[in-house]
Amino acid sequence: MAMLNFEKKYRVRGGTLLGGDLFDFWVGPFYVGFFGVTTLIFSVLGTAMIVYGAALGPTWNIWQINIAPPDLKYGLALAPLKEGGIWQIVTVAATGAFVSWALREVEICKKLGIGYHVPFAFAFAILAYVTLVIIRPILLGAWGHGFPYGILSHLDWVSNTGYQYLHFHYNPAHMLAISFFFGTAFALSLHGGVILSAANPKPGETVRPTEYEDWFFLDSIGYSIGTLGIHRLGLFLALSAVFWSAVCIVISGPFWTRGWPEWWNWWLNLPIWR
Ligand code: 07D
Ligand code: 07D
Repeated sequence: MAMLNFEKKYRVRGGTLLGGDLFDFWVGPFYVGFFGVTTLIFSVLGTAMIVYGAALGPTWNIWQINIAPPDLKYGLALAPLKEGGIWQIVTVAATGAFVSWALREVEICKKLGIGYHVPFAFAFAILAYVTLVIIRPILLGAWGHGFPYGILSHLDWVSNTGYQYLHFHYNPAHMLAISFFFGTAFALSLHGGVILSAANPKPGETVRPTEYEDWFFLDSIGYSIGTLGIHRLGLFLALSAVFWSAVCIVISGPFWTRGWPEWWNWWLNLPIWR
């Protein structure tokens, strides 16, 4: 509650992208806004369609529920509801909900007068999802190339799609994405660790000021990226991971149809070996 009183100071009207004053209010701690309403509508629609798809059978087992995309024979057309049409509606609803959520974040940033870094970052996640279920299927000519909505079934899709290209680890963009994901975890663990080490001492000991965090890295590796810099690096690493993920899947099929190990033949074919 104390937190809520404090938050009142930041509850400023205006800064909306659409709808003017219409939904410019809060419900409890949540800002509503035009895009809060559209997020809700899309989420309810998508969830209802998933529940409807699950009700059609054959299981209510949460791990096994599967909302499959249409058969490849439907190409880029609308499919009958029970033959992939549900997947198509869920895809529209999910994309609508994710984009609405990002725009709601933009409105909140505008109200607070802060940068758009958070919605910008979320936009990369949306880009990866849209690449998987809209861009790549369109480039390949069928919605059937999208991934199915199900906890286990989407894993089957990843595995099957990977093996279609023989050995997905040889996809160079997948390599970059993985390295950036690992790099993100590495940077976050160092950052989380160093902050806690200085700012969260044992009872009775004093909190050390920020310079100590810098000095730890100066002493240990001769360089500290600095307090602002580490957050720039973190955002860069994480966004690069997702960006290269989107690249690695969009090139698989539309731009490279053979096994990924074969792609590396360009190395063997360099004229310097001849
Ligand atoms: C920790 C932030 C919180 C988010 C969470 C996810 C739902 C879905 C839906 C019951 C890090 C909430 C989940 C709302 C429930 C129903 C119908 C983020 C955190 C906790 N996957 N995936 C999972 C999604 C894809 C892959 C888990 C979503 C691609 C692999 C969860 C999408 C590919 C593995 C999940 C998506 C892929 C998983 C944990 C969308 C490549 C696992 C996710 C919209 C990206 C892991 C059983 C997590 C697992 C896992 C959700 C897309 C691969 C169910 C919403 C097609 C290899 N995925 N995924 O913690 O245990 O993310 O699966 O694109 O091993 Mg997935
Ligand atoms: C798509 C999620 C978007 C989420 C959104 C938000 C909600 C709300 C609500 C919690 C992108 C959803 C929010 C629903 C939740 C509440 C309240 C994120 C998305 C919009 N791979 N691989 C990747 C590794 C192998 C293959 C990416 C590693 C095998 C294929 C990443 C290994 C084969 C695809 C990655 C490994 C294979 C990928 C995933 C190791 C299988 C993809 C991360 C160590 C035999 C996918 C864009 C990502 C991709 C992808 C990592 C192995 C196949 C780099 C570490 C060899 C087919 N793999 N992989 O993209 O690039 O996140 O998707 O072996 O399609 Mg891979």
